[in-house]
Amino acid sequence: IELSYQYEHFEEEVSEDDNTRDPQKPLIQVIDDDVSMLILLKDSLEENGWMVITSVDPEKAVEQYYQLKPDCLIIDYQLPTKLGFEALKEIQQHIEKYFIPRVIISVNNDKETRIKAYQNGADDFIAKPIELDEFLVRVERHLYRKQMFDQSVLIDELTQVYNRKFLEDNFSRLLQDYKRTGQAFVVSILDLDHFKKVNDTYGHLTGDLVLKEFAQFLKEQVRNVDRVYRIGGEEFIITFPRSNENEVKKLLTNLIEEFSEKLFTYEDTPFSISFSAGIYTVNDLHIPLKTAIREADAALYEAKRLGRARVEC
Ligand code: GH3
Ligand code: MG
Ligand code: MG
Ligand code: MG
Repeated sequence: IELSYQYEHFEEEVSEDDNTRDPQKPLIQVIDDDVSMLILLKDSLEENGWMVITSVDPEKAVEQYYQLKPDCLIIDYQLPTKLGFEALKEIQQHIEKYFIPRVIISVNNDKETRIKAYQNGADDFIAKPIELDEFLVRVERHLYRKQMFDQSVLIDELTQVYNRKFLEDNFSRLLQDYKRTGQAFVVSILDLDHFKKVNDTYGHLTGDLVLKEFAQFLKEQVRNVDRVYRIGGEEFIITFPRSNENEVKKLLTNLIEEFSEKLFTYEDTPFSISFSAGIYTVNDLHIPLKTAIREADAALYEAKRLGRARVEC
């Protein structure tokens, strides 16, 4: 499928929030009152390409944790003011909705201590003296699980495009980009036409397949900086940074035509389906996501009312 892609294709990513941490690198927080141990672990973790923050004081560590949201937590079992798992428990009370792998390191390596650590929320227990090579591999596995988790909560399982949560996260970045560049961005809502009929006629599995293909089609046809999200059953949003209504309207009109010509088959019966879209340009820094969606949705409603397979602003 080749589309005449009218507007400028830019590879450049919308830049991330200004932040002290490098979003490309995992961040590991190590808490231990033994400074030479901290230095040893910091050096070897950093040699592996990861970022490390260290702390000898568990109270300060909790604060640091909130500011920097590390990807893995490594806590010494025996800290001067409290036991490592007590600090863990405290942190845990505040972070239940986040997932962060927690590793206890300890000179005590008896079964009771290990069980206590796991009962208090540790995911792993590593005895001192630490075998560095094994330690690094174990941390790597934890970081991998963390990465998988972070991705999965932002991606829609069926269609593999972003979900509403990512849209919520990304909206502030879009506003920031607008603030920096002075170029507005466009929010569009797309909804398949008479999709219920596909389910009713060909079954939900076929309906699911159409959803997957629709999402894939959209992802392929937009620029790198444009993001596709599934926000409901057969409703998708696309955000277009540094763009305007006319460009997006033209693009979506082409996409509707292209997608409507696509033939699906169900047991040798060919069928096709169109979609409608509503678009809204965000050109005010104080517009909340909810308002942008509501406005785009009103335009979508208008597109449906006017006969479907069309775009309204
Ligand atoms: P319109 O053109 O007005 O949008 O009509 P429509 O039939 O597409 O709209 P309606 O909202 O009535 O129907 C949406 C349907 O989408 C109803 C629901 O069963 C179906 N649906 C929602 N989520 C899924 C899903 O994950 N898989 C499948 N197969 N169907 C879904
Ligand atoms: Mg200690
Ligand atoms: Mg629909
Ligand atoms: Mg719908």
